[in-house]
Amino acid sequence: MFKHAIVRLPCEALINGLTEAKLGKPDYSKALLQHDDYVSALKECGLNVTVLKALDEFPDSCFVEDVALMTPHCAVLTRPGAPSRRGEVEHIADVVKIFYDRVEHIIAPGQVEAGDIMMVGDHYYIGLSSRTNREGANQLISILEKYGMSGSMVEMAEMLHLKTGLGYLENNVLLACGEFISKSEFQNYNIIKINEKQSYSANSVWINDIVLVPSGFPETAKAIGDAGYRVREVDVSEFRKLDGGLSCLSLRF
Ligand code: CIR
Repeated sequence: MFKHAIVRLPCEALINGLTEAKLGKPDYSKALLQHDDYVSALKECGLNVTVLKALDEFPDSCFVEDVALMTPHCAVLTRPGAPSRRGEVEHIADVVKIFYDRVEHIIAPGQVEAGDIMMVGDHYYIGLSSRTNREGANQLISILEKYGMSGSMVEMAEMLHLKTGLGYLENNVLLACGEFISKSEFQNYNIIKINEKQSYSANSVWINDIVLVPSGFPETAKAIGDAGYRVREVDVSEFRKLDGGLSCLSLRF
């Protein structure tokens, strides 16, 4: 069960965030409204939500998931592969230290963005993407092992982050799309396959037995509902324009 979430308000520079989506620029006012509803959804899941102020110098800073990994035993401040995002880390550090005594760091030449990390109990899958490199993953695995946890690397080729195409819903249930459906390391999970058209919704998020699902993906919402979960839809269309999904917008711990 999670108790807390940390989010950061989108800044006006959001419209200049990194993207390969080709869906146009986000509408800032709409993004603020959607963010507000996202916070409401987190609260509905029973979380205490810390809302950080917007950081105008970092367009992608509302995607807080990438800059820290919060485990039950320690927090890890990452070193994002995107150079324009590295400065976000020091801004999250202060709030992370409020919640954690043990704070670890990924250091150069390691690169990790925590959108590439999927937690399954005490084990952490780490996607090797354009943002997370082997050196960073090795550092992270050493940190996890120091605290009695474990990690393993997942080769990937198609997606921005590991959780762009994977979502763990607890109870051995895994949402997967594209290249992840057939990967050997995931074959022992009960996989809910997400087709290409619905691929954005593979990034749905389990929080205390409620699953946040992006609006506009009825097949995914139905499949998750049929698997026995309560579904809460959240419209994040403006964040999708920046390749951001539901998980990216919060740290949950
Ligand atoms: C980026 O490219 O870094 C942002 N525009 C989107 C980050 C999305 N984060 C995530 O998937 N964890």
